Amino acid sequence: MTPAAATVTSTDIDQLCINTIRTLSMDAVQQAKSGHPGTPMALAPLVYTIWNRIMRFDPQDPIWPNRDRFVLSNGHASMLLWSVLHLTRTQAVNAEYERVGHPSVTLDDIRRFRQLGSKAPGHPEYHLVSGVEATTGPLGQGIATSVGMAIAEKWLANRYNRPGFPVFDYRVYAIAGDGCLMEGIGSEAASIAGHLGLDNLCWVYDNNRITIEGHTNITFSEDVAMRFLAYGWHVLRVSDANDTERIEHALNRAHSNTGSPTLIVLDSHIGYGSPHKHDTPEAHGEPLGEEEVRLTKRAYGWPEDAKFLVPDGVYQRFAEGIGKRGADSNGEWTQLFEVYRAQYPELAAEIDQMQRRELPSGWDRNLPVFPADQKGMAGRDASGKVLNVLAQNIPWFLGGSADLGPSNRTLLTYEGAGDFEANSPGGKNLHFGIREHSMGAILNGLSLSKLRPYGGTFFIFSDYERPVIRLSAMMELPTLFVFTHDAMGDGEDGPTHQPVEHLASLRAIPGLVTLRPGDANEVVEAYRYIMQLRHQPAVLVLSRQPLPTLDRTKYAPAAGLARGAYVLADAPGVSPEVILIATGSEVSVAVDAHEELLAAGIASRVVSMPSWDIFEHQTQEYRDSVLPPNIAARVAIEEASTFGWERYTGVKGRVIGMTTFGASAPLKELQRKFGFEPERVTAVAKQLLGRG
Ligand SMILES: Cc1ncc(C[n+]2csc(CCOP(=O)(O)OP(=O)(O)O)c2C)c(N)n1
Ligand SMILES: [Mg+2]
Repeated sequence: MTPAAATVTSTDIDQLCINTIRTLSMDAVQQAKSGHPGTPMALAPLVYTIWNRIMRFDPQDPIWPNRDRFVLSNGHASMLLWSVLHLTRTQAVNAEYERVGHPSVTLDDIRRFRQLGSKAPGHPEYHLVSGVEATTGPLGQGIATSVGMAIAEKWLANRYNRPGFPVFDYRVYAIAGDGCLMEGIGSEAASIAGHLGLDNLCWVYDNNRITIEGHTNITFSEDVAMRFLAYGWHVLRVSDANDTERIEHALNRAHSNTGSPTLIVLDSHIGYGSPHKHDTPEAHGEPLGEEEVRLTKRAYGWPEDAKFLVPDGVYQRFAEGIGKRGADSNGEWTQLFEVYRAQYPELAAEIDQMQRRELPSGWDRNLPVFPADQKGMAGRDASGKVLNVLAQNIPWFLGGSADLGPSNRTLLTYEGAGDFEANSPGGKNLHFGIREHSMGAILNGLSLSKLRPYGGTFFIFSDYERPVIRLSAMMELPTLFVFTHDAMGDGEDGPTHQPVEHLASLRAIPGLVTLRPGDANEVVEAYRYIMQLRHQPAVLVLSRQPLPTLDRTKYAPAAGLARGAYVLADAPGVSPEVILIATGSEVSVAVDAHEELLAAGIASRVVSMPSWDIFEHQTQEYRDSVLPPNIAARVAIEEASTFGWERYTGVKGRVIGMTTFGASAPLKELQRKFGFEPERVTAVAKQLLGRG
């Protein structure tokens, strides 16, 4: 099939592989009539060099723990990834981390690029395609996530490596386009990566000077190299994206550099080889067109009419390159790990458990039980105590805050917890600085590396993290987002600091578990629930101010939280006339109202509903037992947007919530102004029953 296949030199065969990536990409986009051909055409030599000459990645075992990571942050160029995953014959694994015996991406998937059910979707999707290390597409996310992977490697190496046993020494490669480096999250991530001196991290910047609207001279005139030098990065430049020798040289220099991450600025030409689309924005996001595809293939010396052609020798070249190198290094590692296991059985067991997202035995020992207390405890304080217990029980549970640790109570204060810094990579307190967006992406990167991370900030700033929360749900990662100051608890700070629509917005994210516990014991149960999640992220929404710790001998046990909503209190001996449904700080308001209603001879029920998401996954029978369909008199109470509560109150019920922003005033006054007081709840309940 190939032009003179019998006599090809190694340079020829390399070029053949590169052109295979290019033409597969062009053909796939053309066939799909949508996609991004130009960047794969330009970056095929780079991706070929990283994969076939540099990376230690075993296509037979794409989840080998010590593999090098490759993140395509310019996710629109996904055909690069589908091409190499196919050409390396990377194998598929399932969500239980088992090999399933077929390739991750077939040629047929590529023929069906962007079609329903194809393993070559529009953008890289971690949960869908084995060999994809992170879901990318929202620009900047991939590079920020790669920082989390690099932090993870440093932490893992520090904890598990022993003299003669470099169990973790992998490297992280990410490719970024102009968009990734224009996005704020890219800057945040670069800043912290430079600060932490992550020398296991290498980004390659595709400096093609083209984005959708045209040449970057209309938007992007800064000196990127200087910017990264200022961040403390090691910066290299390769001025010809077709020069695989120089690319390889630069990657090797990145490898040998110590004390700082490396940025390789790679000058490239989008749509390389296309006579009419080369260096144009049109090459970015539309098919080249049948005729242009033909002309481009001619320019590559490719058979013009061949489609989805993988010439003889190409699979073999990948097998001899990454295939052999990956299998050898995985094999050596596996041998090394067996000796390590004999010598350090406990550490090896931890690594095994971590890889399967299991928890060590005894992970929940010493979790606190809080005694009834009317003055009570703030959600954040209970959380701080639980975090400190869990982090001691689970070695690979770690986290931090975006500079609000003392306020979020996310600091691990026990002896030896330590701070993660360049010179102390074993610390379990991560300091993200005031960089919420990249904090979230870093948490996802840590999760992708099988650590169990949490990150804190004020709930209002979940807005700054929403894109990464969404991606963690899409990737099915057990990342934990801890948010404190959940409502109007920091009253005087005013409406800029008072979340309103945030709960509704997070509850709308598919697969995300959102939890707003009502007292200290519900906080404990929330953690117990969250820690057992293996493929779902969780958002924990906690109060700043003390909440009464309910008397669980009088009211139902907090363990009911595990069902999302539970009957906390009922009128003794009679079926309820009215149901009060509340979350978080409003649970105790509902309980007080309930006591008033009982005293007035009204049979009320209190339902604590810390999580809509969990409740929705219970049986209909259970849900009906908590919210009996025949009881229409229902009042929901939540210091947040009323949006969505109708699903539980029904058309005849009432919602005491927020329909405006808050205000700057002491909390008590705000509660009065906006009606979050037992008297108001009682009045609304009576009105509903016509006894007002
Ligand atoms: C956060 C975000 N904003 C906008 C987009 C839409 N978008 C996709 S690609 C692109 C242009 C990217 O330009 P560049 O990164 O230079 O990629 P190139 O065209 O050079 O491959 C844009 C705006 C996106 N994917 N993510
Ligand atoms: Mg560009």
